[in-house]
Amino acid sequence: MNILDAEFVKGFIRMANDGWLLGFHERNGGNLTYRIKDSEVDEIKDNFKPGQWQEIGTEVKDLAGEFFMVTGSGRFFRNADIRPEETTGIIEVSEDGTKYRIVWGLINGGRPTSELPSHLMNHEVKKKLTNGKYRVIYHGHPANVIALTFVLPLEAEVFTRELWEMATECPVVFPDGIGVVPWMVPGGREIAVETSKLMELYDVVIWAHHGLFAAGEDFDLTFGLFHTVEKAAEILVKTLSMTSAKRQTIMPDDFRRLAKDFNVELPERFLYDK
Ligand code: 2HA
Ligand code: ZN
Repeated sequence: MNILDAEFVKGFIRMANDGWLLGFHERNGGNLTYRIKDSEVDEIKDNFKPGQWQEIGTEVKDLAGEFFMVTGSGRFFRNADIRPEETTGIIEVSEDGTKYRIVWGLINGGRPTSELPSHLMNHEVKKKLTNGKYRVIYHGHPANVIALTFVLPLEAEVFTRELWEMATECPVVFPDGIGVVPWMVPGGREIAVETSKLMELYDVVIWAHHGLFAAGEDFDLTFGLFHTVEKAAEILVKTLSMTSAKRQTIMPDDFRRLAKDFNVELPERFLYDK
């Protein structure tokens, strides 16, 4: 099968384009990776042309031999749709989990996303915790989430509670809450370690003054999660722009009732008295 005809490739490119259209990817901002199913690899592997093994910059033993579709370092999401072979690619992880090689795409001297260590370490955590169900890791630069990192304390409890209050669906969409990584230099192993630690607890992690990471089962759920968080952040920014004191809001006991009806568990640490 032609790689561009594979359903997962179409889904990947559609998600990249949707993110561009919603303003999450100025210039080369953001990155997306997908852990490809064995059956999907089988359908397209005749087209693979493996390049040289390269260092990942961290170790991901539990991803040995896996294939990932990735966006390219320095490449622009707005081109994913029109130049997919240049903007995206497929990589294979080596048997010792320390190297990768490009097997398709990223033409004209491309490399995988600069955030490859964070993406792969997050994939490793989620693969283990979900018995392989989670396959997507997504990073972008949503303006309202980033704006809030300049005014709210950089604590999971505060970000989770404040965003939950902004839309009734929020606690149902991210019942485990949101993690927060303080400002760090992006692109390396250190920020990857901190992010992947938080991915053991959360599906969404904020990078202060930088952006947002989301993890999920498929493109719809991961994009939907990212979009829901940014929408809640937008409502909070609008609210805070009008007043610092809400006249009314969703209260802790309201969340407890919601949890019962919607069959979700909401940790009490987010339902503190203010
Ligand atoms: O430029 O978003 O974090 C890609 C990024 C780096
Ligand atoms: Zn970024």
